[in-house]
Amino acid sequence: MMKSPLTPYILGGFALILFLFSLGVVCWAFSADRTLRALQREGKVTGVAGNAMHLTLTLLGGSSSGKTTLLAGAYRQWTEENTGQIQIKPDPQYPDSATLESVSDLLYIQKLFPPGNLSCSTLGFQLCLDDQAIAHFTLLDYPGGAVSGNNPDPLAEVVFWNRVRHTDGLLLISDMSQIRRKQRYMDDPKVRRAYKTALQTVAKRNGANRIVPIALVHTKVDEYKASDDSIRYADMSAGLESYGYLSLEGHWKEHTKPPKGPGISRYRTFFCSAIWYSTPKKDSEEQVDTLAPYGFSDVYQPKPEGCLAPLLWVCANAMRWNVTLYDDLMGWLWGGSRQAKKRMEAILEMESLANSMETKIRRK
Ligand SMILES: Nc1nc2c(ncn2[C@@H]2O[C@H](COP(=O)(O)OP(=O)(O)O)[C@@H](O)[C@H]2O)c(=O)[nH]1
Ligand SMILES: [Mg+2]
Repeated sequence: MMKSPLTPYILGGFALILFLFSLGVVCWAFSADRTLRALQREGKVTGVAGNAMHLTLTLLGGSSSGKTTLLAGAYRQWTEENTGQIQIKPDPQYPDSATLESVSDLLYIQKLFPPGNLSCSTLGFQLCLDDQAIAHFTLLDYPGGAVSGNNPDPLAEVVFWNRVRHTDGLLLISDMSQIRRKQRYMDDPKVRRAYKTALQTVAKRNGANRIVPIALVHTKVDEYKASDDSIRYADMSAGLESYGYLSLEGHWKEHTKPPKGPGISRYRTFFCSAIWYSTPKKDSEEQVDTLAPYGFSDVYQPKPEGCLAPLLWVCANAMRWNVTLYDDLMGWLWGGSRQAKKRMEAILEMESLANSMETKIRRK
């Protein structure tokens, strides 16, 4: 067969085009996640190739919505229940974390609710898979007034909103006891507005490439328990609608739409209770007082149900989506690092734990 003298040039040309194309893909991936890269430079998240990630998680809830008890319930679950290969340990860098153990003992041993928070405290934990630290996360416990601008300590408000700007995952609390009792508090409209402002702030900061998971957590669902221990979901929806919680998902989807947002939104609803075995209060004539919040049962020990699930889900998703395209591409080309594989294992384990906890409470 006659060989054309042009063949080496044609093949060389193809090879050059392929090389330039591959180089283009790598450069594109490197620059595509600009927001995430900027955050990584600030030491906020570290992507797949780095060390354990540092996640800033934010709870959003008004005064007495159940923030502290939700955290104590989660703490009780990760210390007392089987969480498989996942362990959560207090981070010694944050001495305030130890207060969660005292609140948990207060709730589950002494059957007492925690006192209100007067100031902000940052709680930090290590997330481990088989005792190896995979990530660190911090949470802020704060006086609810910081959200609605109704706080005697103005610093709490500054600390809170500064945190929202840096958040990697949001947990929005909806207080099902307030909804059941049809209570309207003075600062309700401000709290509701704060939820929307927080979503807007997070979206603005993230740009089109970063994905921040949002969990809507319906707390105190024990107050919607039927006599057969199931949850009366149907009775919740009208209240959730009228208190404005059901519109939050649509609101978030609007913010994540391209071109301003990434076009992917991670938003999920959870149900939980820090005191699953609670009882309605009775008035002096032994009639159930429907306007009063539920209290501890005289018969059963208090037990948390579903409190850890939203935290695990938010951590897993924040870790899953804080990997840049560049890191992904390099992992695909050279094979993931040992650290990256461990992280993926932890993400899958956390998602599966969150799902099984969530299925358990939804089946009730
Ligand atoms: N029925 C019920 N009530 C709860 C639960 N968690 C909290 N509460 C009630 O809500 C009040 C405020 O809870 P707390 O966690 O201090 O709210 P925070 O101000 O948002 O931190 C408590 O004193 C309890 O009366 C729960 O899981 N079930
Ligand atoms: Mg509190």
